[in-house]
Amino acid sequence: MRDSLRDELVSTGQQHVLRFFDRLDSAGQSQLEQQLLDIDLRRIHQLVHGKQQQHDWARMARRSQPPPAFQPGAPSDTVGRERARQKGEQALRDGKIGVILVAGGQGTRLGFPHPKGMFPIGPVSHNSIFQILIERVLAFSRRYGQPVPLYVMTSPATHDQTVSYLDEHDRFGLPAKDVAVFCQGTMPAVDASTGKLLMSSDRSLALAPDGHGGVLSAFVRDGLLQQALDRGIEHLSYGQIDNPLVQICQPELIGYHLLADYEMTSQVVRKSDPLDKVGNVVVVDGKMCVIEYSDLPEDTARRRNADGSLFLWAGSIAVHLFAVSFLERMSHSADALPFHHALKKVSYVDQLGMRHDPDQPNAIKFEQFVFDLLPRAEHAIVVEGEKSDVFAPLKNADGAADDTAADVRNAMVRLHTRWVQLAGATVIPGVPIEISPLWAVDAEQVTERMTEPLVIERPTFFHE
Ligand code: UD2
Repeated sequence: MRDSLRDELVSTGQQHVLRFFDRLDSAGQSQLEQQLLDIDLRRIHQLVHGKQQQHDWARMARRSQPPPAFQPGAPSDTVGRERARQKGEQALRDGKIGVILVAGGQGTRLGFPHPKGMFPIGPVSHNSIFQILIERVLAFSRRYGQPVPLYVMTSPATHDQTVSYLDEHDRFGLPAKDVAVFCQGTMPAVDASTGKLLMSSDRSLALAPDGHGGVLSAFVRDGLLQQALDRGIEHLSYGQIDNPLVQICQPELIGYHLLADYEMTSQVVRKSDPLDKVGNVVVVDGKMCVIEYSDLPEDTARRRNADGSLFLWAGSIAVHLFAVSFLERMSHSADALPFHHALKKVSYVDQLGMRHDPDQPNAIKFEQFVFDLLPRAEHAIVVEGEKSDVFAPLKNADGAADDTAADVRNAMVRLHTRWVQLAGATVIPGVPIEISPLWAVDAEQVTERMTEPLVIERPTFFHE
């Protein structure tokens, strides 16, 4: 063990992590030493001892205003859907767009023992979320005749399985040069009452993924930001793996982002209930930001306009567009993204080597959230999407109140049924329909594809 590391552990009050060190074999010693070298002990100290200012969300929430927004097609829409779409299509045709999917979550609530992207969500095809979203990227790349590089962020818990799964399926048709899978970083968990680093065994700290905001540092660390710049990628379309309707690569959304020359654009949906479990995009003191549903006081969430509509209406569905130049600028700013503190249950071994599996939250995990880039952007705006078209999150095991696989499948079937009905088809009620993105990505394309009025009487998967 290097003396400098030992000294730093002492000066930051964390020397207890060396309790078992002298008894470990050399592999155990090097693992622990490397983990300690990889973390910034001073930063952990600052986080624990409150030098980083924690937001008073309740006060911020009470000063919040609704965000500036494009409502596509509404009288207030100064850009217009068609112009936006053409602009987005041109950017795709010029090969300026890449996609980031974050897929590092362990899906604990879903109870699926694999990366969530492997979940067989297709209501008729049983295709996985990975397949559906990768085929969406492939569909746009084919339509506009340019590769669209896909960057998939994993975490230590999902990385190896994700890589093997995508390899086994030949990345569902995307060329290897257009897919990069990169693993996010970790942060150590600390005891909630003492701030001491927790150990998961005698030779390992209790480490946890650093949140989806870890995408910024991991993307830079693995040279992918530079690679994107070298490829001429100017904007990245960002989404989460847990939403099969996610509008990655959507030309109209890209167009609104480009026409107004924004560094960051977020797609939002109008909240149907004040307590919907989505972040709230708001403006506080002139800066756009997201206040998580759990941080928004109920009276503020329930505040209404004179016409009865919700005052804070913009629900964040974690769909963003980033100018690559903005990410580059942020990558040079050490505190671009603050760490949020989350009180969680974390198993650990104590100083006697006894293992504990707490049944109450005992630890603080530190996580960065990607939407905290919003207040850092020179210009940021939201674009409203219709919830039924763009958002069906898979979060919970079947039987839960909402966001289950059954809910997601129903949402997909409802959307795809609407598309074929618009194209003149008759669907017998209760018959499920699914459309592969390689067959059509939107209602217009379905109409182009359906040359005669169909009557659909049995479960149907439209695919190429
Ligand atoms: C997130 C948003 C919420 C809303 C909702 C929409 C936060 C804090 N809240 O809620 O405002 O937009 O999504 O569905 O983001 N992930 C990683 N690495 C991590 C943690 C998460 O890649 O360390 C990925 C994960 O795979 C998933 C996404 O980020 O795709 C969201 O993670 P979550 O399920 O923890 O977020 P949730 O549902 O609390």
